[in-house]
Amino acid sequence: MRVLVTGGSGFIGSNFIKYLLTDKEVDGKVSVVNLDKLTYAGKGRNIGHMDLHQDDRYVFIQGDIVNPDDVDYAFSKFSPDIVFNFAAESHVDRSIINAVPFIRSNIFGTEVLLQAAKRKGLERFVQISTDEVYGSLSPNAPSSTESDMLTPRSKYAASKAGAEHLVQSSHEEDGLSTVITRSSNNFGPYQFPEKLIPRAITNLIDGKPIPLMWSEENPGLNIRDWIHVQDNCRAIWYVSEYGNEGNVYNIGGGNEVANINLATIIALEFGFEDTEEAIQHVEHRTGHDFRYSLDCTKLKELGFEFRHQDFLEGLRQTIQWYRENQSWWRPLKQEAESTYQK
Ligand code: NAD
Ligand code: TDX
Repeated sequence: MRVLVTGGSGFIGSNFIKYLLTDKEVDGKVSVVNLDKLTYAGKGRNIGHMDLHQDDRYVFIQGDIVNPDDVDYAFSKFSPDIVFNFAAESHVDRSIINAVPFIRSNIFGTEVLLQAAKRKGLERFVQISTDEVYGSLSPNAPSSTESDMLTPRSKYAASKAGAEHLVQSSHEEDGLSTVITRSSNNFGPYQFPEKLIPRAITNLIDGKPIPLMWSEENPGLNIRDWIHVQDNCRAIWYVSEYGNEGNVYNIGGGNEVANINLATIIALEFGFEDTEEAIQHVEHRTGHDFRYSLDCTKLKELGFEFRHQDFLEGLRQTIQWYRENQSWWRPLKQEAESTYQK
C-alpha cells in the first residue's frame, strides 16, 4: 500500500507516519511519501528526529499542497493508493491575527489534492478534520454526533468546515471514496509549543507561569476533550481501512477537562503546592469556544478500541518527553514568542 501523507512533518502527521512504519498493528507492506511545505509548524523536522529518514519505505518531498505542480509531482512520482490530508494551518490564535494562510492551505490546498485524486483514480481520500467544526457547546449540551449541523465560530474552524464540504462534494460528484475524521484536542510528543499543553509544560520547565485565558465571568472554565495523539493516529488508520465511504467519524478521547483543572493538574505534576502561583491570567481569545465534546458511538460500533485511556498517565509521559527533548522545542518556542505569543 502506497500512502501519501500531507503535512507529515507536523505534530499529528509525524506521529502518524511513525505509527504506519513502526507499529505492529499496521501491515508491514506500507510505504509513505510525506508532502510538506515545512511552514513554521513543520520546521521541527519531526520525522528526522524520529530516525525515519534512513528507512527506505519513507520519502520526503518539500512541497505546497496549494501548488498543483508540487501535488502532481508527488502523485506521479509515487502513485499513491491512498491520501491522508493532514496539511493545514492549525492554530486558532494565528487565524484570529490573519486568516488568509488558513483559507489558502486548508481550503485551496484540499481542492488541489481532490483534483489530483480525481485525475489519478485514487482508492481512498482521508480528510483530517476537527471537532471545532461543530462550534461551541454549552456545559450540559449533548456531545456532538456526526450528523449535527456544522456551526464553526473561528476562521480556522470555518476553513476546516469548508474543506470538509469540498471533500464531501468530491464523493458525491466524482464518486471519490472519501472518509472524514473529526478529532478532539490532541496531546503528546512533538506538539508545537504554542498549543496549550506543551506551552504550559515548557513554560513551567523555564520557571514561567501557565498563561490561562481568564475573566471574572469565565475563570478558565472552557472545556476541551483531550485525546492522546497515538490513539488518534490509530483511529485514523482504522477508519481508513474499515470506515464506510462518504462517511464522517468522530474521534474523541473521552477526557473532557476545564482548562483551569488541566492547568492545576500540570502545576501539581511540577510540584507546586499552591497551584495558583503557577498560573498567569491572560485575556480570552475573541470568540473563545466554550466547550467541545464528541459522541464516538459510530467509531466504537466500527470496532475501534483505544489504547491510551488513562489521561493522567499520558500527560505524565508527555511532560517527561518535553523535559527530555528541550533541543527540539526551544527553537520553535522562540519562533512563536518572537512573532506573536509574547
Ligand atoms: P501542525 O500545525 O503541527 O502541522 C501542520 C503541518 O502541515 C506542518 O508540518 C506544516 O508544514 C504543513 N503544512 C501547512 N500548510 C501546508 C501546505 N500548504 N502544504 C503542505 N504542507 C503544509 O498541525 P497538527 O496539530 O499536526 O494538525 C494536523 C491536522 O489535524 C490539521 O489538519 C488539523 O486541522 C487537524 N487537527 C488537529 C488537532 C490538534 O489537536 N492538533 C485536532 C483535530 C484536528
Ligand atoms: O496559552 C494558552 N492559554 C489558554 O488558556 C493557549 C494556547 C490556549 N488556551 C486555551 C484556549 C482553549 O480553550 O486552551 C484551550 C486549548 O487551546 P489550543 O491549545 O490553542 O487548542 P484549541 O484552540 O482548542 O484547538 C486545538 O484543538 C482542535 C488545535 O489547535 C486545533 O488544530 C484542533 O482542530
